[in-house]
Amino acid sequence: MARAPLIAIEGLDRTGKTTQTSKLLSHLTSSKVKNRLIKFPDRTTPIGQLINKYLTDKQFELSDQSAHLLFSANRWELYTEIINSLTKESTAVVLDRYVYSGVAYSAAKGLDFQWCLNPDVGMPKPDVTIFLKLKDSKATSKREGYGDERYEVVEFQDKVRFQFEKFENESNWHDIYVDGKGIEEVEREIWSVIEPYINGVEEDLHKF
Ligand code: 2DT
Repeated sequence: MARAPLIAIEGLDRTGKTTQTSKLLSHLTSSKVKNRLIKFPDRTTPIGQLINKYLTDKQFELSDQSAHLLFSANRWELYTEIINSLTKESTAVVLDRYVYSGVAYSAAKGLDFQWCLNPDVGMPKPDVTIFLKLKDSKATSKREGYGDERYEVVEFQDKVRFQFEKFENESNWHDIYVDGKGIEEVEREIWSVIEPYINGVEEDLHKF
């Protein structure tokens, strides 16, 4: 028996993740694959509201460790929903950011990499992960609205990218460069990676 796939879209800030995620959902729908989007942080939950305040209000201070644990707790708030979608509801779940962002952003602040991964141990591993990547991180800072939120600083983004790169040997991890490409070109590349998974994957869920 097969179950629906868990798909993660990861990347640095402003690499087009949200645009590409919605394109991917349309492709899944046109291919008659039931699907849903979960965006992390999910700012609508009780913990998500606190995270939203932390990200948007630079006066609102939390220790790096506390902020990290909140981001992880926010994923655990949705654990049961994710599992039920994949199994009982045969619904593909597309994640706009996930555990990899959790670890990369906190490790970039200087927290221990393994310590950062620990609170997510037990969360389901994506069957396939797309990492939207830039050769030139300065390109992202030219995008409209850049700098509004806490982490949107070029030097910090370089550190985050370095941490993300530690995951590149994960199974089913795919780097896609976005520099100099149009939305449609990136969309086609993403779909060619995802399409083989859409009719179901082996039932066992892998866990972090
Ligand atoms: P968005 O711009 O995608 O809303 O993300 N972040 C995200 C973390 O530091 N830890 C996490 O676990 C997650 C999921 C990345 C808002 C910011 O939150 C960061 C950017």
